Amino acid sequence: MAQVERKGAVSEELLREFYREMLLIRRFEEKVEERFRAGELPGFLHVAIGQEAVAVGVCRALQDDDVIASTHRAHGHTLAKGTHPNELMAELYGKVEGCSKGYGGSMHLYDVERGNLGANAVVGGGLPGIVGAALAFKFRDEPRVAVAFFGDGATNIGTFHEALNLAQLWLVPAVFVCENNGWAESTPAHQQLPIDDLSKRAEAYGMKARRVGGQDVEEVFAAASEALEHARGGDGPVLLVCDTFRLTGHYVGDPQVYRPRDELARLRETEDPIEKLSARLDLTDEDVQEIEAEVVEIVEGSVEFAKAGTDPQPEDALKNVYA
Ligand SMILES: Cc1ncc(C[n+]2csc(CCOP(=O)(O)OP(=O)(O)O)c2C)c(N)n1
Ligand SMILES: [Mg+2]
Repeated sequence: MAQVERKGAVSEELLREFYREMLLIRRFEEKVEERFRAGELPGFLHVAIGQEAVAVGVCRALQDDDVIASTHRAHGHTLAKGTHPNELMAELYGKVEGCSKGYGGSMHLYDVERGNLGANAVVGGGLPGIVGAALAFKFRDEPRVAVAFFGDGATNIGTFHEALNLAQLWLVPAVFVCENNGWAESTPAHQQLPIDDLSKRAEAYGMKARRVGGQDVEEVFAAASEALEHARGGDGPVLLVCDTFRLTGHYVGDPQVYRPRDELARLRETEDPIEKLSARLDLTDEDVQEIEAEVVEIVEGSVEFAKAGTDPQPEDALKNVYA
């Protein structure tokens, strides 16, 4: 395939891979939503439909031994960091074959082997651990970077400020990725954030910051690559604010009475990162159908895998308890 060079070093071939991965995350989350509504999945569920370009743009810029910590909206990050859809789906079904051995569910997805230090139900919970991981990389002189994902609402939490403060003081190789979707549950940005430009949060700590359009995977990838290079090179941490859209409710089943009725439909028309990438790539109908069929097969396969999985037994309850 001819490689058309676009902005920066992102080839058309790589962009197609991004497209496939974003579509896989979308179809996976749609399926999860469907199975949850059918009563098959235990627990509570947040999907990140609309935010796929941030997960893929950042995770594709990582090296294999870099690590991440995620949030309550973690499926996309987990898939993009390399967890197999089967293992993720099995986890959501509470099966032993799941990435957290069925103990965690949607908000506690771990895959340490693949550098995923875990999702966090506690808003802002991932950031301190990421500073610790980055400090370890620095002490061991390893060229690795630790990356925390978190939302705009999390920038109001104490751990965000403690983490940025120490990370900059110790000049650790960390990148803080804010998924700025303008909501914290049902509270809009103007009611929960004292400033418009969240990248300015970094100024208080003397930290480098960038703000990018989070619906453009190429832009996210370029900015993340630069931030990772900065951190890996020993120049200290970076705050990367990605402006994005939650094209869904806060949780599955959220009636969204706090949102203007036509807003979602309008945003889905104008702000879908997958549609934007599809338009840029000039994909033919055939291309789209082929990729679609491929990802749907993977997603359907993951449901079959999960349903055939093993239920944990009561005597397993205290296994894997470390403290
Ligand atoms: C410490 C803490 N406070 C409150 C909550 C309840 N809560 C869950 S998600 C959420 C909103 C978080 O907003 P944001 O960080 O912007 O993430 P988003 O849901 O938009 O992805 C809140 C307040 C929590 N889980 N943890
Ligand atoms: Mg938010």
